[in-house]
Amino acid sequence: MEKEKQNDMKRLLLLGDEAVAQGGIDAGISGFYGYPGTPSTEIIEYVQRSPEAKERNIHREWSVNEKTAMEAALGMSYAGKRAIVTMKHVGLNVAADAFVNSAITGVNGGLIVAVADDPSMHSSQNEQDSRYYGKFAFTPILEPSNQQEAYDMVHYGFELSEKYQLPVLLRLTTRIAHSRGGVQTTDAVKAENKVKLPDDPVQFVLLPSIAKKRYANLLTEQPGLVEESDNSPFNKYFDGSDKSLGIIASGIAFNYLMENCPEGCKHPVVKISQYPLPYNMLKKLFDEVDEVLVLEEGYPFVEEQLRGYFNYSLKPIKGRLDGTVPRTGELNPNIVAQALGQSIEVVYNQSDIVRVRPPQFCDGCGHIFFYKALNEVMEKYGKGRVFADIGCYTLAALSPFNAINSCVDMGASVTMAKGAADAGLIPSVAVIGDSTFTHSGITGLLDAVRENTNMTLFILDNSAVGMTGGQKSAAEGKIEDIVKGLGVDPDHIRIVNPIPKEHQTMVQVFSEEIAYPGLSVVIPRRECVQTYIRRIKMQKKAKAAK
Ligand SMILES: Cc1ncc(C[n+]2csc(CCOP(=O)(O)OP(=O)(O)O)c2C)c(N)n1
Ligand code: SF4
Repeated sequence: MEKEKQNDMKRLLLLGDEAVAQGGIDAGISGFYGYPGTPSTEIIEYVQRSPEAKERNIHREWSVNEKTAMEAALGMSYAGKRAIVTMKHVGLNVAADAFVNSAITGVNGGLIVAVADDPSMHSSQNEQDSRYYGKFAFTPILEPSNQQEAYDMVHYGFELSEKYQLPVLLRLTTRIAHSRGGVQTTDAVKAENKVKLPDDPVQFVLLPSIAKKRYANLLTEQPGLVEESDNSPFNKYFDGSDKSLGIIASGIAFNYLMENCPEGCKHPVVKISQYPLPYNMLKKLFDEVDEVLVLEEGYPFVEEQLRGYFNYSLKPIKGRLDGTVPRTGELNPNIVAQALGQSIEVVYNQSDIVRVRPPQFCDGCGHIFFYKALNEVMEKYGKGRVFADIGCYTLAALSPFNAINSCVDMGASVTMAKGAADAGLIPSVAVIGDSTFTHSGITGLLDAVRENTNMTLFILDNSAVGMTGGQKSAAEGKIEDIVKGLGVDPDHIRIVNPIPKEHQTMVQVFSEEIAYPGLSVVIPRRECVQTYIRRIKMQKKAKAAK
Protein backbone atom coordinates (compact mmCIF):
# COMPACT_ATOMS: atom_id res chain seq x y z
CA MET A 1 0.00 0.00 0.00
CA GLU A 2 1.99 2.45 1.66
CA LYS A 3 5.20 2.82 -0.21
CA GLU A 4 3.95 4.71 -3.28
CA LYS A 5 2.14 7.12 -1.05
CA GLN A 6 5.13 7.22 1.18
CA ASN A 7 7.45 8.19 -1.64
CA ASP A 8 5.19 11.06 -2.64
CA MET A 9 5.00 12.27 0.91
CA LYS A 10 8.62 11.78 1.89
CA ARG A 11 7.67 12.62 5.42
CA LEU A 12 6.28 9.48 6.98
CA LEU A 13 4.61 8.68 10.26
CA LEU A 14 6.51 5.60 11.40
CA LEU A 15 6.99 3.40 14.42
CA GLY A 16 10.62 3.35 15.53
CA ASP A 17 10.77 -0.24 14.25
CA GLU A 18 9.40 0.87 10.88
CA ALA A 19 11.90 3.74 10.73
CA VAL A 20 14.71 1.20 11.06
CA ALA A 21 13.17 -0.90 8.30
CA GLN A 22 12.67 2.05 5.95
CA GLY A 23 16.14 3.30 6.84
CA GLY A 24 17.59 -0.03 5.77
CA ILE A 25 15.64 -0.07 2.50
CA ASP A 26 16.85 3.46 1.69
CA ALA A 27 20.43 2.73 2.75
CA GLY A 28 21.05 0.05 0.12
CA ILE A 29 20.40 -3.00 2.24
CA SER A 30 20.25 -6.46 0.67
CA GLY A 31 18.86 -8.50 3.54
CA PHE A 32 16.91 -8.40 6.78
CA TYR A 33 17.16 -11.43 9.04
CA GLY A 34 15.49 -11.96 12.39
CA TYR A 35 13.27 -13.94 14.69
CA PRO A 36 10.05 -12.35 16.00
CA GLY A 37 10.00 -10.94 19.50
CA THR A 38 8.30 -7.95 21.08
CA PRO A 39 9.18 -5.11 20.64
CA SER A 40 11.28 -5.79 17.51
CA THR A 41 8.83 -7.73 15.32
CA GLU A 42 7.53 -4.78 13.30
CA ILE A 43 10.91 -4.22 11.62
CA ILE A 44 10.68 -7.30 9.42
CA GLU A 45 6.88 -7.12 9.15
CA TYR A 46 7.24 -3.66 7.60
CA VAL A 47 9.81 -4.94 5.11
CA GLN A 48 7.56 -7.88 4.25
CA ARG A 49 4.79 -5.41 3.34
CA SER A 50 7.08 -3.07 1.40
CA PRO A 51 6.53 -3.21 -2.38
CA GLU A 52 10.00 -1.76 -2.84
CA ALA A 53 11.62 -4.54 -0.82
CA LYS A 54 9.67 -7.03 -2.91
CA GLU A 55 10.70 -5.39 -6.16
CA ARG A 56 14.36 -5.34 -5.13
CA ASN A 57 14.09 -8.85 -3.73
CA ILE A 58 15.54 -7.78 -0.41
CA HIS A 59 15.76 -10.85 1.83
CA ARG A 60 12.97 -10.60 4.43
CA GLU A 61 11.98 -14.12 5.54
CA TRP A 62 11.98 -14.98 9.23
CA SER A 63 14.81 -17.17 10.49
CA VAL A 64 14.41 -20.18 12.78
CA ASN A 65 16.05 -18.39 15.70
CA GLU A 66 18.22 -15.38 16.49
CA LYS A 67 21.49 -17.28 16.15
CA THR A 68 20.70 -18.51 12.65
CA ALA A 69 19.54 -14.98 11.78
CA MET A 70 22.75 -13.41 13.09
CA GLU A 71 24.91 -15.89 11.22
CA ALA A 72 22.99 -15.49 7.95
CA ALA A 73 23.34 -11.71 8.22
CA LEU A 74 27.06 -12.15 8.85
CA GLY A 75 27.24 -14.37 5.78
CA MET A 76 25.56 -11.68 3.69
CA SER A 77 28.07 -9.17 5.04
CA TYR A 78 30.92 -11.60 4.24
CA ALA A 79 29.68 -11.55 0.64
CA GLY A 80 30.00 -7.76 0.65
CA LYS A 81 26.35 -6.75 1.04
CA ARG A 82 24.58 -4.78 3.75
CA ALA A 83 22.35 -6.59 6.22
CA ILE A 84 20.30 -5.93 9.34
CA VAL A 85 19.55 -8.64 11.87
CA THR A 86 16.65 -7.99 14.27
CA MET A 87 15.62 -9.52 17.56
CA LYS A 88 14.32 -8.73 21.01
CA HIS A 89 16.81 -8.30 23.84
CA VAL A 90 16.69 -11.91 25.09
CA GLY A 91 17.22 -13.01 21.50
CA LEU A 92 20.68 -11.54 21.76
CA ASN A 93 21.45 -14.15 24.42
CA VAL A 94 20.68 -16.78 21.79
CA ALA A 95 22.73 -14.98 19.12
CA ALA A 96 25.51 -13.99 21.50
CA ASP A 97 28.10 -16.51 20.34
CA ALA A 98 27.83 -15.32 16.76
CA PHE A 99 27.49 -11.65 17.73
CA VAL A 100 30.53 -11.49 20.00
CA ASN A 101 32.65 -13.37 17.48
CA SER A 102 31.44 -11.19 14.60
CA ALA A 103 33.25 -8.28 16.26
CA ILE A 104 36.45 -10.33 16.03
CA THR A 105 35.96 -11.55 12.46
CA GLY A 106 34.84 -8.06 11.56
CA VAL A 107 32.46 -7.49 8.67
CA ASN A 108 32.73 -6.80 4.95
CA GLY A 109 29.38 -5.31 3.88
CA GLY A 110 27.81 -3.12 6.57
CA LEU A 111 26.11 -5.07 9.36
CA ILE A 112 23.63 -3.65 11.88
CA VAL A 113 22.36 -5.73 14.78
CA ALA A 114 19.03 -4.10 15.72
CA VAL A 115 17.99 -5.22 19.20
CA ALA A 116 14.85 -3.99 20.96
CA ASP A 117 14.94 -3.99 24.76
CA ASP A 118 11.83 -4.27 26.90
CA PRO A 119 12.39 -2.37 30.16
CA SER A 120 9.49 -3.00 32.57
CA MET A 121 9.11 -6.44 30.95
CA HIS A 122 5.84 -5.65 29.19
CA SER A 123 6.24 -8.83 27.19
CA SER A 124 9.46 -10.46 28.33
CA GLN A 125 11.12 -12.63 30.94
CA ASN A 126 13.62 -9.96 31.97
CA GLU A 127 14.63 -6.36 31.27
CA GLN A 128 18.29 -6.89 30.39
CA ASP A 129 20.09 -4.01 28.73
CA SER A 130 21.68 -4.85 25.38
CA ARG A 131 24.22 -2.06 25.63
CA TYR A 132 26.29 -4.35 27.85
CA TYR A 133 26.58 -6.79 24.95
CA GLY A 134 27.89 -4.03 22.70
CA LYS A 135 30.50 -3.05 25.29
CA PHE A 136 31.36 -6.70 25.94
CA ALA A 137 31.91 -7.29 22.22
CA PHE A 138 33.69 -3.91 21.70
CA THR A 139 31.28 -2.78 18.98
CA PRO A 140 29.89 0.72 18.46
CA ILE A 141 26.36 1.17 19.81
CA LEU A 142 23.71 3.54 18.50
CA GLU A 143 20.66 4.41 20.58
CA PRO A 144 18.02 6.65 18.98
CA SER A 145 16.11 9.17 21.05
CA ASN A 146 13.30 9.44 18.48
CA GLN A 147 12.01 7.85 15.26
CA GLN A 148 13.91 10.26 12.99
CA GLU A 149 17.16 9.24 14.61
CA ALA A 150 16.21 5.58 14.25
CA TYR A 151 15.94 6.16 10.49
CA ASP A 152 19.06 8.30 10.18
CA MET A 153 21.11 5.96 12.33
CA VAL A 154 20.68 3.10 9.89
CA HIS A 155 22.42 5.14 7.16
CA TYR A 156 25.05 6.34 9.59
CA GLY A 157 25.41 2.87 11.14
CA PHE A 158 26.18 1.25 7.79
CA GLU A 159 28.81 3.91 7.08
CA LEU A 160 30.36 3.36 10.50
CA SER A 161 30.20 -0.41 10.07
CA GLU A 162 31.89 -0.30 6.66
CA LYS A 163 34.49 2.26 7.80
CA TYR A 164 35.60 0.22 10.83
CA GLN A 165 34.60 -3.16 9.38
CA LEU A 166 32.68 -3.87 12.55
CA PRO A 167 29.08 -4.83 13.33
CA VAL A 168 27.11 -1.95 14.85
CA LEU A 169 24.57 -2.58 17.60
CA LEU A 170 21.41 -0.48 17.21
CA ARG A 171 19.61 -0.49 20.54
CA LEU A 172 15.91 0.34 20.59
CA THR A 173 13.64 0.32 23.61
CA THR A 174 9.88 -0.33 23.74
CA ARG A 175 8.67 3.28 23.61
CA ILE A 176 10.85 4.12 20.61
CA ALA A 177 10.10 0.86 18.82
CA HIS A 178 6.34 1.04 19.38
CA SER A 179 5.47 4.71 19.13
CA ARG A 180 5.09 6.78 15.98
CA GLY A 181 6.89 9.90 14.98
CA GLY A 182 7.41 11.97 11.84
CA VAL A 183 10.35 10.78 9.78
CA GLN A 184 11.91 12.70 6.90
CA THR A 185 13.25 10.15 4.46
CA THR A 186 16.10 10.77 2.07
CA ASP A 187 15.89 11.36 -1.68
CA ALA A 188 19.35 9.89 -2.04
CA VAL A 189 18.43 6.21 -1.80
CA LYS A 190 21.64 4.20 -1.88
CA ALA A 191 22.39 1.38 -4.30
CA GLU A 192 23.03 -2.06 -2.90
CA ASN A 193 26.62 -3.26 -2.68
CA LYS A 194 27.83 -5.76 -5.27
CA VAL A 195 29.00 -9.19 -4.16
CA LYS A 196 32.63 -8.76 -3.14
CA LEU A 197 34.76 -11.09 -1.04
CA PRO A 198 36.65 -9.75 1.99
CA ASP A 199 40.14 -8.40 1.17
CA ASP A 200 41.67 -10.65 3.83
CA PRO A 201 40.91 -14.30 2.90
CA VAL A 202 41.35 -15.55 6.47
CA GLN A 203 39.53 -12.73 8.24
CA PHE A 204 36.58 -14.96 9.11
CA VAL A 205 38.66 -17.97 10.18
CA LEU A 206 38.82 -17.70 13.95
CA LEU A 207 41.65 -20.12 14.55
CA PRO A 208 43.53 -19.00 17.67
CA SER A 209 46.51 -17.64 15.69
CA ILE A 210 44.20 -15.48 13.55
CA ALA A 211 41.71 -14.63 16.29
CA LYS A 212 44.50 -13.31 18.55
CA LYS A 213 45.56 -10.82 15.89
CA ARG A 214 42.04 -9.79 15.09
CA TYR A 215 41.18 -9.32 18.76
CA ALA A 216 44.28 -7.13 19.20
CA ASN A 217 43.16 -5.11 16.15
CA LEU A 218 39.69 -4.74 17.63
CA LEU A 219 41.20 -3.28 20.79
CA THR A 220 43.39 -0.84 18.85
CA GLU A 221 40.24 0.48 17.12
CA GLN A 222 38.65 1.49 20.44
CA PRO A 223 40.22 4.97 20.81
CA GLY A 224 39.01 5.74 17.26
CA LEU A 225 35.50 4.67 18.22
CA VAL A 226 35.57 6.95 21.28
CA GLU A 227 36.63 9.80 18.98
CA GLU A 228 33.75 8.95 16.64
CA SER A 229 31.41 9.24 19.63
CA ASP A 230 32.88 12.59 20.67
CA ASN A 231 32.27 13.88 17.12
CA SER A 232 29.03 12.02 16.47
CA PRO A 233 26.11 13.97 15.02
CA PHE A 234 23.95 12.10 17.54
CA ASN A 235 25.88 13.04 20.70
CA LYS A 236 25.62 16.68 21.75
CA TYR A 237 26.75 19.02 24.48
CA PHE A 238 24.15 21.68 25.34
CA ASP A 239 25.42 24.46 27.54
CA GLY A 240 23.31 25.72 30.44
CA SER A 241 23.58 28.68 32.79
CA ASP A 242 22.99 26.79 36.04
CA LYS A 243 26.06 24.64 36.66
CA SER A 244 24.90 23.32 40.02
CA LEU A 245 23.82 20.25 38.07
CA GLY A 246 24.87 18.60 34.83
CA ILE A 247 22.59 16.07 33.12
CA ILE A 248 23.52 13.12 30.96
CA ALA A 249 20.55 11.72 29.07
CA SER A 250 20.76 8.79 26.68
CA GLY A 251 18.34 7.43 24.11
CA ILE A 252 14.68 8.11 24.85
CA ALA A 253 15.58 9.60 28.25
CA PHE A 254 16.76 12.67 26.34
CA ASN A 255 13.29 12.95 24.84
CA TYR A 256 11.70 12.76 28.29
CA LEU A 257 14.10 15.41 29.56
CA MET A 258 13.14 17.75 26.72
CA GLU A 259 9.45 17.20 27.49
CA ASN A 260 10.16 18.52 30.96
CA CYS A 261 12.15 21.51 29.68
CA PRO A 262 10.11 22.90 26.76
CA GLU A 263 12.06 26.19 26.95
CA GLY A 264 15.39 24.35 27.03
CA CYS A 265 17.24 23.10 30.07
CA LYS A 266 18.91 25.57 32.43
CA HIS A 267 21.58 22.98 33.29
CA PRO A 268 24.27 21.76 30.90
CA VAL A 269 23.17 18.54 29.20
CA VAL A 270 25.09 15.82 27.37
CA LYS A 271 22.88 13.83 25.02
CA ILE A 272 24.24 10.37 24.34
CA SER A 273 23.08 8.29 21.41
CA GLN A 274 26.37 6.76 20.36
CA TYR A 275 28.78 4.60 22.36
CA PRO A 276 31.49 3.93 23.46
CA LEU A 277 30.93 6.89 25.73
CA PRO A 278 32.14 10.25 24.38
CA TYR A 279 34.85 10.73 26.97
CA ASN A 280 35.80 14.34 26.20
CA MET A 281 32.20 15.52 26.18
CA LEU A 282 31.59 13.87 29.54
CA LYS A 283 34.81 15.24 31.02
CA LYS A 284 33.85 18.76 29.99
CA LEU A 285 30.54 18.34 31.78
CA PHE A 286 32.07 16.78 34.86
CA ASP A 287 34.64 19.59 35.14
CA GLU A 288 32.00 22.30 34.85
CA VAL A 289 29.21 21.22 37.16
CA ASP A 290 28.79 20.52 40.88
CA GLU A 291 26.97 17.22 40.50
CA VAL A 292 25.76 14.97 37.71
CA LEU A 293 22.39 13.30 37.09
CA VAL A 294 22.26 10.35 34.69
CA LEU A 295 19.00 9.55 32.92
CA GLU A 296 19.05 6.34 30.92
CA GLU A 297 16.54 3.68 29.88
CA GLY A 298 17.61 0.30 31.24
CA TYR A 299 20.42 -0.61 33.60
CA PRO A 300 22.84 2.01 35.02
CA PHE A 301 25.19 1.44 32.08
CA VAL A 302 26.41 5.01 31.68
CA GLU A 303 26.31 5.67 35.39
CA GLU A 304 28.56 2.74 36.25
CA GLN A 305 31.12 3.73 33.66
CA LEU A 306 31.11 7.35 34.85
CA ARG A 307 31.98 6.16 38.34
CA GLY A 308 35.00 4.47 36.82
CA TYR A 309 36.03 7.55 34.81
CA PHE A 310 35.60 10.30 37.37
CA ASN A 311 36.02 10.77 41.09
CA TYR A 312 32.46 10.64 42.35
CA SER A 313 33.52 11.21 45.92
CA LEU A 314 34.26 14.80 44.79
CA LYS A 315 31.18 15.29 42.66
CA PRO A 316 28.10 13.17 43.30
CA ILE A 317 26.77 11.12 40.40
CA LYS A 318 23.04 10.60 40.75
CA GLY A 319 20.84 8.15 38.91
CA ARG A 320 19.60 4.62 39.31
CA LEU A 321 22.41 3.53 41.63
CA ASP A 322 21.73 6.09 44.38
CA GLY A 323 17.94 5.85 44.08
CA THR A 324 17.33 9.26 42.48
CA VAL A 325 15.79 7.25 39.63
CA PRO A 326 14.04 3.91 40.35
CA ARG A 327 16.45 1.00 39.97
CA THR A 328 14.02 -1.07 37.86
CA GLY A 329 11.49 -0.46 35.13
CA GLU A 330 11.23 1.96 32.25
CA LEU A 331 11.43 5.71 32.54
CA ASN A 332 8.70 8.17 31.65
CA PRO A 333 8.47 11.98 31.68
CA ASN A 334 7.10 11.96 35.25
CA ILE A 335 9.97 9.91 36.63
CA VAL A 336 12.40 12.27 34.92
CA ALA A 337 10.56 15.29 36.38
CA GLN A 338 10.83 13.78 39.85
CA ALA A 339 14.55 13.15 39.38
CA LEU A 340 14.89 16.82 38.43
CA GLY A 341 13.04 17.83 41.59
CA GLN A 342 10.15 19.28 39.59
CA SER A 343 6.56 18.99 40.67
CA ILE A 344 4.40 16.87 38.41
CA GLU A 345 1.32 18.59 37.09
CA VAL A 346 -0.47 15.70 35.43
CA VAL A 347 -0.06 12.19 36.68
CA TYR A 348 -1.19 9.62 34.15
CA ASN A 349 -2.18 6.33 35.55
CA GLN A 350 -2.16 3.61 32.94
CA SER A 351 -5.34 2.14 34.38
CA ASP A 352 -7.13 5.52 33.94
CA ILE A 353 -6.56 5.36 30.20
CA VAL A 354 -6.67 1.66 29.38
CA ARG A 355 -8.59 -0.91 31.36
CA VAL A 356 -6.07 -3.45 32.65
CA ARG A 357 -7.08 -6.93 31.55
CA PRO A 358 -5.32 -10.13 32.56
CA PRO A 359 -3.95 -11.91 29.47
CA GLN A 360 -5.97 -14.91 28.41
CA PHE A 361 -6.36 -17.46 25.61
CA CYS A 362 -8.49 -16.47 22.62
CA ASP A 363 -11.88 -18.15 22.54
CA GLY A 364 -11.58 -21.54 20.90
CA CYS A 365 -7.77 -21.72 21.13
CA GLY A 366 -6.59 -25.33 20.94
CA HIS A 367 -4.28 -24.76 23.93
CA ILE A 368 -7.36 -24.51 26.19
CA PHE A 369 -8.57 -27.99 25.32
CA PHE A 370 -5.08 -29.44 25.48
CA TYR A 371 -4.60 -28.17 29.05
CA LYS A 372 -8.02 -29.37 30.14
CA ALA A 373 -7.04 -32.90 29.16
CA LEU A 374 -3.50 -32.61 30.53
CA ASN A 375 -4.71 -31.32 33.90
CA GLU A 376 -7.13 -34.21 34.16
CA VAL A 377 -4.39 -36.75 33.48
CA MET A 378 -1.78 -35.11 35.73
CA GLU A 379 -4.14 -34.84 38.69
CA LYS A 380 -3.24 -38.28 39.97
CA TYR A 381 0.50 -37.54 39.87
CA GLY A 382 0.25 -34.29 41.81
CA LYS A 383 1.52 -30.79 41.03
CA GLY A 384 4.99 -29.68 40.00
CA ARG A 385 5.82 -31.88 37.02
CA VAL A 386 5.00 -29.78 33.96
CA PHE A 387 7.89 -27.86 32.42
CA ALA A 388 6.55 -25.35 29.93
CA ASP A 389 8.07 -22.82 27.63
CA ILE A 390 7.49 -19.41 26.07
CA GLY A 391 4.45 -18.74 23.91
CA CYS A 392 0.69 -18.34 24.19
CA TYR A 393 0.61 -21.68 25.98
CA THR A 394 2.48 -20.08 28.93
CA LEU A 395 -0.84 -18.45 29.85
CA ALA A 396 -1.74 -21.78 31.44
CA ALA A 397 0.37 -20.66 34.40
CA LEU A 398 -2.61 -18.48 35.34
CA SER A 399 -6.02 -19.34 36.73
CA PRO A 400 -8.12 -21.32 36.00
CA PHE A 401 -5.52 -23.70 34.57
CA ASN A 402 -2.55 -23.36 36.95
CA ALA A 403 -1.11 -26.10 34.80
CA ILE A 404 2.59 -25.36 34.38
CA ASN A 405 5.58 -25.09 36.69
CA SER A 406 8.32 -23.43 34.63
CA CYS A 407 8.95 -20.96 31.82
CA VAL A 408 12.60 -19.90 31.69
CA ASP A 409 13.97 -19.45 28.19
CA MET A 410 13.06 -20.75 24.77
CA GLY A 411 13.60 -24.51 24.63
CA ALA A 412 14.11 -24.98 28.37
CA SER A 413 10.94 -27.05 28.78
CA VAL A 414 12.48 -30.04 27.02
CA THR A 415 15.83 -29.94 28.79
CA MET A 416 14.42 -29.12 32.22
CA ALA A 417 12.00 -32.03 31.97
CA LYS A 418 14.95 -34.20 31.00
CA GLY A 419 17.03 -33.03 33.96
CA ALA A 420 14.11 -33.53 36.34
CA ALA A 421 13.51 -37.03 34.93
CA ASP A 422 17.23 -37.77 35.34
CA ALA A 423 16.80 -36.71 38.96
CA GLY A 424 13.97 -39.22 39.39
CA LEU A 425 10.92 -36.97 38.99
CA ILE A 426 8.78 -39.47 37.10
CA PRO A 427 6.67 -38.62 35.27
CA SER A 428 8.19 -35.42 33.92
CA VAL A 429 6.32 -33.60 31.21
CA ALA A 430 7.45 -30.86 28.80
CA VAL A 431 5.11 -28.52 26.91
CA ILE A 432 6.44 -26.46 24.01
CA GLY A 433 4.98 -24.62 21.01
CA ASP A 434 5.91 -25.53 17.45
CA SER A 435 7.96 -22.38 16.86
CA THR A 436 9.72 -22.61 20.21
CA PHE A 437 10.47 -26.24 19.41
CA THR A 438 12.21 -25.39 16.14
CA HIS A 439 13.86 -22.35 17.74
CA SER A 440 15.56 -24.26 20.55
CA GLY A 441 13.73 -27.45 21.48
CA ILE A 442 15.16 -29.75 18.81
CA THR A 443 18.64 -30.05 20.27
CA GLY A 444 17.27 -30.78 23.75
CA LEU A 445 15.05 -33.50 22.33
CA LEU A 446 18.10 -35.13 20.76
CA ASP A 447 19.66 -35.30 24.24
CA ALA A 448 16.54 -37.11 25.45
CA VAL A 449 16.54 -39.44 22.43
CA ARG A 450 20.14 -40.49 23.05
CA GLU A 451 19.27 -41.62 26.57
CA ASN A 452 15.64 -42.65 25.93
CA THR A 453 14.73 -40.40 28.85
CA ASN A 454 11.55 -41.31 30.66
CA MET A 455 9.57 -38.19 29.83
CA THR A 456 6.74 -37.01 27.60
CA LEU A 457 7.07 -34.00 25.33
CA PHE A 458 3.96 -32.20 24.08
CA ILE A 459 4.59 -30.09 20.99
CA LEU A 460 1.60 -27.79 20.53
CA ASP A 461 1.50 -27.44 16.76
CA ASN A 462 -0.70 -24.52 15.75
CA SER A 463 1.27 -23.72 12.55
CA ALA A 464 2.03 -20.25 13.86
CA VAL A 465 4.17 -18.14 16.11
CA GLY A 466 0.97 -17.21 17.94
CA MET A 467 2.31 -15.02 20.68
CA THR A 468 4.14 -12.57 18.44
CA GLY A 469 1.30 -12.06 15.97
CA GLY A 470 0.89 -15.27 13.99
CA GLN A 471 4.00 -15.36 11.83
CA LYS A 472 4.49 -18.58 9.88
CA SER A 473 6.05 -21.36 11.90
CA ALA A 474 9.34 -22.62 10.43
CA ALA A 475 8.33 -26.27 10.40
CA GLU A 476 4.72 -26.06 9.30
CA GLY A 477 3.55 -29.59 8.53
CA LYS A 478 6.97 -31.05 9.36
CA ILE A 479 7.02 -31.44 13.14
CA GLU A 480 6.22 -35.13 13.04
CA ASP A 481 8.95 -35.85 10.47
CA ILE A 482 11.49 -33.86 12.48
CA VAL A 483 10.69 -35.77 15.64
CA LYS A 484 10.93 -39.07 13.75
CA GLY A 485 14.17 -37.97 12.13
CA LEU A 486 15.66 -37.20 15.53
CA GLY A 487 15.08 -40.81 16.47
CA VAL A 488 11.96 -40.82 18.65
CA ASP A 489 10.30 -44.28 18.51
CA PRO A 490 7.46 -43.90 15.93
CA ASP A 491 5.18 -45.99 18.19
CA HIS A 492 5.43 -43.21 20.74
CA ILE A 493 4.77 -40.28 18.47
CA ARG A 494 1.06 -39.52 18.74
CA ILE A 495 -1.03 -36.82 17.12
CA VAL A 496 -4.26 -35.51 18.62
CA ASN A 497 -6.77 -32.82 17.74
CA PRO A 498 -7.27 -30.45 20.70
CA ILE A 499 -11.00 -29.79 20.41
CA PRO A 500 -13.71 -30.46 23.02
CA LYS A 501 -15.14 -33.53 21.31
CA GLU A 502 -11.67 -35.18 21.32
CA HIS A 503 -11.29 -34.71 25.07
CA GLN A 504 -11.59 -38.40 25.95
CA THR A 505 -9.20 -39.43 23.19
CA MET A 506 -6.67 -36.90 24.47
CA VAL A 507 -7.04 -38.14 28.03
CA GLN A 508 -6.49 -41.71 26.81
CA VAL A 509 -3.42 -40.88 24.65
CA PHE A 510 -1.83 -38.61 27.28
CA SER A 511 -2.34 -41.25 29.99
CA GLU A 512 -0.71 -43.95 27.89
CA GLU A 513 2.30 -41.91 26.86
CA ILE A 514 2.91 -40.39 30.28
CA ALA A 515 2.81 -43.88 31.79
CA TYR A 516 5.20 -45.25 29.14
CA PRO A 517 8.65 -45.65 30.77
CA GLY A 518 10.65 -44.02 27.96
CA LEU A 519 10.61 -41.02 25.66
CA SER A 520 7.33 -40.15 24.00
CA VAL A 521 6.17 -37.18 21.95
CA VAL A 522 2.54 -36.10 21.60
CA ILE A 523 1.58 -33.47 19.04
CA PRO A 524 -1.74 -31.68 19.65
CA ARG A 525 -2.29 -30.13 16.21
CA ARG A 526 -4.79 -27.37 15.46
CA GLU A 527 -4.32 -24.04 13.70
CA CYS A 528 -4.18 -20.87 15.81
CA VAL A 529 -7.66 -19.30 15.77
CA GLN A 530 -6.28 -15.88 14.88
CA THR A 531 -4.30 -17.04 11.84
CA TYR A 532 -7.25 -19.17 10.78
CA ILE A 533 -9.58 -16.14 10.83
CA ARG A 534 -7.06 -14.06 8.89
CA ARG A 535 -6.50 -16.80 6.34
CA ILE A 536 -10.21 -17.24 5.70
CA LYS A 537 -10.73 -13.48 5.36
CA MET A 538 -7.90 -13.26 2.83
CA GLN A 539 -9.26 -16.21 0.88
CA LYS A 540 -12.71 -14.55 0.73
CA LYS A 541 -11.14 -11.26 -0.35
CA ALA A 542 -9.11 -12.98 -3.06
CA LYS A 543 -12.24 -14.79 -4.27
CA ALA A 544 -14.24 -11.56 -4.34
CA ALA A 545 -11.49 -9.83 -6.34
CA LYS A 546 -11.67 -12.48 -9.12
C1 LIG B 1 14.90 -15.77 22.76
C2 LIG B 1 13.50 -15.29 22.50
N1 LIG B 1 13.15 -14.97 21.24
C3 LIG B 1 11.90 -14.55 20.97
C4 LIG B 1 10.97 -14.45 21.97
C5 LIG B 1 9.57 -13.94 21.67
N2 LIG B 1 8.62 -15.05 21.67
C6 LIG B 1 7.89 -15.36 22.73
S1 LIG B 1 7.03 -16.75 22.53
C7 LIG B 1 7.54 -16.95 20.97
C8 LIG B 1 7.14 -18.11 20.11
C9 LIG B 1 5.76 -18.55 20.31
O1 LIG B 1 5.40 -19.43 19.30
P1 LIG B 1 5.04 -20.94 19.57
O2 LIG B 1 6.12 -21.61 20.31
O3 LIG B 1 4.67 -21.56 18.28
O4 LIG B 1 3.78 -20.84 20.55
P2 LIG B 1 2.36 -20.12 20.36
O5 LIG B 1 2.53 -18.72 20.84
O6 LIG B 1 1.99 -20.21 18.91
O7 LIG B 1 1.43 -20.87 21.23
C10 LIG B 1 8.40 -15.93 20.64
C11 LIG B 1 9.00 -15.79 19.33
C12 LIG B 1 11.40 -14.79 23.28
N3 LIG B 1 10.57 -14.69 24.33
N4 LIG B 1 12.64 -15.22 23.51
S1 SF4 C 1 -3.12 -16.14 19.27
FE1 SF4 C 1 -3.53 -18.22 18.61
S2 SF4 C 1 -2.24 -19.51 19.93
FE2 SF4 C 1 -2.40 -17.52 20.90
S3 SF4 C 1 -4.12 -17.67 22.34
FE3 SF4 C 1 -4.92 -16.85 20.42
S4 SF4 C 1 -5.62 -18.66 19.29
FE4 SF4 C 1 -4.26 -19.36 20.92
